[in-house]
Amino acid sequence: MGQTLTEKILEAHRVDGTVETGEEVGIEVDQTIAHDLTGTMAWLQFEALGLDEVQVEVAGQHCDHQTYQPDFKVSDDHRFLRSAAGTYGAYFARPGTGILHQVHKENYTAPGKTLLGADSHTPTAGGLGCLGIGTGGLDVATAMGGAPYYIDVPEVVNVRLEGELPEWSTAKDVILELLRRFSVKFGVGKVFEYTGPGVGSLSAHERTVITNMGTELGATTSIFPSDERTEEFLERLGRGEDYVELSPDENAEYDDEVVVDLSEIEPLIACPSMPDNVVPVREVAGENVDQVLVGSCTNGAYEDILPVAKLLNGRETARRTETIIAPGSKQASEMLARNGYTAELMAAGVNVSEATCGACIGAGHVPASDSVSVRTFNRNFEGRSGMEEDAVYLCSPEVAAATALTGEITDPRDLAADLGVDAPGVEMPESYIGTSEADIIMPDESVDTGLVKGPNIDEVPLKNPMGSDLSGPALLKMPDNITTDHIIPATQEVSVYRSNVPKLSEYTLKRVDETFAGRAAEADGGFLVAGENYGQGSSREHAALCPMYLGVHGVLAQSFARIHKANLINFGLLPLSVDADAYERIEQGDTVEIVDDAAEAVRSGQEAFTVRIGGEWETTARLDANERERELLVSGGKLPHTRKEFADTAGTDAGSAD
Ligand code: MIC
Ligand code: SF4
Repeated sequence: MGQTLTEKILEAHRVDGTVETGEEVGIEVDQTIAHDLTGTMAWLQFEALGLDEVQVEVAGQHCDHQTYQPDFKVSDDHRFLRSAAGTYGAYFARPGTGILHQVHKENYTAPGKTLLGADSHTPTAGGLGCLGIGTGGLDVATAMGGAPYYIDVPEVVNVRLEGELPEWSTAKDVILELLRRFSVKFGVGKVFEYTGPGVGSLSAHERTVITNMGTELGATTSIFPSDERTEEFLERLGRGEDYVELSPDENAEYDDEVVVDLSEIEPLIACPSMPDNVVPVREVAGENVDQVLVGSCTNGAYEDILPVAKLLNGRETARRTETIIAPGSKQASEMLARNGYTAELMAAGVNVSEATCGACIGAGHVPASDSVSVRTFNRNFEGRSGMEEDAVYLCSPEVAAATALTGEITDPRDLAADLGVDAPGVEMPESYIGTSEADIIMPDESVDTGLVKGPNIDEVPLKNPMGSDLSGPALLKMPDNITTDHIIPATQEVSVYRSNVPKLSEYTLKRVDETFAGRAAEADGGFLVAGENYGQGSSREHAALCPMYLGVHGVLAQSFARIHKANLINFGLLPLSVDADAYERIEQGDTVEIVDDAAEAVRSGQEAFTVRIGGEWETTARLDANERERELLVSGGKLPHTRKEFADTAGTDAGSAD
């Protein structure tokens, strides 16, 4: 039987386990990335583990989410990150260099490599045939220390592309089409592998737009083959030597197949407030728009902003609509400026921002109350923009440009007819020029002597090993699709405490229930109850770490998002699944009592747990965890477990985490 590309890369990096769907495999990690919201905790954990040097080929530390440095705490975090990267051997991309996925793509992403990122959109790298997986910061810390990364081998879905995209339809519309057909939880436990004759019609950049937003399908990752389009892109980046040809075997067997005829794709838009709430743009055309934002790790590249610049050139944006362009990288900004586009954009009324995530997480450009924002981003979860009752739409740069010109949601094909403009198409620069050399500090250029910690940078909290008796109240009952943005928002006010868990914990689930943090701390133990897909969205480990700090024992949910479940286990919180009937019956405030000896049951591999609710009725909750994960759970999480492992093997190899 032939192999899929995913299987080939997993097999080439396998150090433990087997590459069989559903089985756990341990893989060697070639490259890692982290950013300013996840990196501080990752390096504090690296330090707490007693590690002394990065062991992977390339480790990148970026400062992209909070580049406006609205508070000294953020500037302190950035300074700490620079000192940690220099101390331990990572490259450091200074604030303003750009969003980690863009900057890493420009400089280091290579076909056939494994990339582990403390960010959920790490699969962006899959557009270049690299296996990029998003995970919590602690997994990145141990991988940087040389430990394998363990993952359940996902199902591989063959997404067969046929035909070619028509004018005005873009790569963004391809992924929106998949979200329209499926849902934000369809991809849990799956890799989307793109094949078929349509693949060759997409540039490497367009492929990264699709793999980036595969995350919104819930997928573990997405990947394209590496072919002449990849080679052409790498050569223009000045990295032709990184090219290797990679494809699945012709007789590869997939777990599922989806066919997408590119020629049938039309401009699409995700309506508020879920990325899978997708309709053709024409269905919502005419809605007044107050704000248009172009940028993000999905559509912030030079190739994404170029069509906007072309459409806006010589025209003016609508008076009622604030239009902001935040390039995904400084390289994109520099190229736009050198090629004359920035001046044209400014003349059209655009506010050109520095390269940043910024508005994507409500750090700047927060929409006005009762207003509509149209963005080229990847997420529009309610309140993520920083405005609780927001109305955020997600679309391609072409739709965003047409909307900026008219002030209302506009299908660019209609605008083209009205203004007589041609479709800008996909244009790739002959060569990418940029400032990476000035903006990236290499490990041997370190400017700090040792770690520099400001007063807001606190210790990493540790949890005690799991006890025998686990009981406490159902602290909060939540519906389906609770995102990590509900658990710990990434907005500016909250994110300044990413390296201060005691303070950050005060914000836990505040958006769902203001009183939660206080009640949880007082109860000193208890459970969260949730519906389907609990913890979807980001890789933010703080969404597990803060509940842990508040004493939460575990979560009873109908189902979990992949990264969040791994984070719960990493911090010693039991992820137990319950069926719909039990979920319906459990009421907030009921006592939840694990009838079995919890630690013993987890250690012994027990899957079904008897849980007594309200002292009155019993239900069965299931723990789907392998032996390694169970060890982490009973040890109180990955950090104490790995530390203990080091202590046990003291004197052997204290400098690497395997
Ligand atoms: C996001 O898009 O939600 C973030 C902010 O990039 C997160 C990372 C974080 O919260 O630290 C992600 O996607 O993982
Ligand atoms: Fe940044 Fe938004 Fe991408 Fe997250 S999704 S990395 S916040 S641009």
